[in-house]
Amino acid sequence: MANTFRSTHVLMLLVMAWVKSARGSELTENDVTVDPPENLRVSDSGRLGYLDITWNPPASLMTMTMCNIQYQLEYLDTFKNTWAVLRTSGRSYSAEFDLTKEVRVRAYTLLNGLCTNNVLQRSENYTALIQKPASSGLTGTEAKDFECVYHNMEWVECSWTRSPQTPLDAQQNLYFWYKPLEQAAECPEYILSGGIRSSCRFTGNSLPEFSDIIFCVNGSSPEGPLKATFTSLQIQNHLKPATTDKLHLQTSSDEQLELLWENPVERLPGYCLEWEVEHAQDKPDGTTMLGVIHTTQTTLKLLPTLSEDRNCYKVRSKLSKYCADKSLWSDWSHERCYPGNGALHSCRTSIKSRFSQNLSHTFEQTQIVDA
Ligand SMILES: *[C@@H]1O[C@H](CO)[C@@H](O)[C@H](O)[C@H]1NC(C)=O
Ligand SMILES: *[C@@H]1O[C@H](CO)[C@@H](O)[C@H](O)[C@H]1NC(C)=O
Ligand SMILES: CC(=O)N[C@H]1CO[C@H](CO)[C@@H](O)[C@@H]1O
Repeated sequence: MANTFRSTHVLMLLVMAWVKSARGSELTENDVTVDPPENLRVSDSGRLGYLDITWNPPASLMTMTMCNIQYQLEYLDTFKNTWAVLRTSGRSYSAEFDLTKEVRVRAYTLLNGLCTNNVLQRSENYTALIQKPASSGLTGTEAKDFECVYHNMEWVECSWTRSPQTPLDAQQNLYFWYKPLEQAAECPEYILSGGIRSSCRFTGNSLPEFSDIIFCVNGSSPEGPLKATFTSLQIQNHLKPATTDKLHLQTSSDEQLELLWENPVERLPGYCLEWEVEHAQDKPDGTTMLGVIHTTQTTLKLLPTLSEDRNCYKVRSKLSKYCADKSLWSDWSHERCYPGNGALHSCRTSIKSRFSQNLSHTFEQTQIVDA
């Protein structure tokens, strides 16, 4: 009897719960209202836009013990221009923001566990924060054309140009930051051009590869501060291999031309580089035909040497997609030509003239014998 009563009671509860959820109630099974987090803040500790976001749990959930509280954080990634979404059970998160743009962050509370019958509940509302950029600086004075080049994996040079409205007596500065530096640091070695700072040189391996590095060019002038610019990049994607200087053109045993060269980037395995070979073919009628050959090898078999045309070759390299997202082309190597002005050319003419000399010599002898 008691058992029958209990099971009927359980069944009624189930039916009530079903009716409640079928009505699309905004409340959880235990009538828990999920409020959004409180006291959402961002703080800047001098890391060029790498900001700390912090928040508190909603006061209404402080006393809930049977619950597992998490947060859904959303922020506008101004570099990609998309909203980044993540979930965490912590109460802080750090992310990179472009300090010249508005900082936009939203936070929801997520509730799970016995208090919600193990159904994940998200707060209907979010807490939002919008922070305007601090000081904007004189309009039209931001550095332009900022770019970094990782020269042959040996040193990095970052350069920029001035906007036309920049006061002549303004002084520009470059700051950089990457994890785990405590604070942004200033350029170790400025390079001047016409008396003004135009680039910064980082020697050796002072900047880490495969790490986001934030660069900021700001500055001051008697008229006021210059507008700052921020760039985030990873240096291995800005590699420019050295110019190939060991390039040889030789005739192989089967009377073919062969072009050989060496990988100029000592620290890189061969498969990391791809090559472009430019072929210029000078015809006897004075015209030139240009062709481009792509290869991943460092040797190339070329046209048979019998051709009357003059063939010239030069190579350049860049990183293959297996080793970096993108890369810069190296400068072109010197040209090697066949027949050329160098060793190959003089070798060919001397063979030719010796051959004709011996021909006439043989011919004269034959005539004498015949006479
Ligand atoms: C959500 O927030 C808006 C504005 O802050 C408020 O008007 C609304 O009542 C909130 N809704 C809930 C369910 O708390
Ligand atoms: C430039 O930025 C650095 C790093 O944030 C800062 O310490 C410095 O005061 C700024 N300089 C100017 C002139 O705004
Ligand atoms: C094969 C041959 O006869 N070679 C001769 C060609 O002529 C030069 C000088 O003109 C000689 O030195 C070679 O021995």
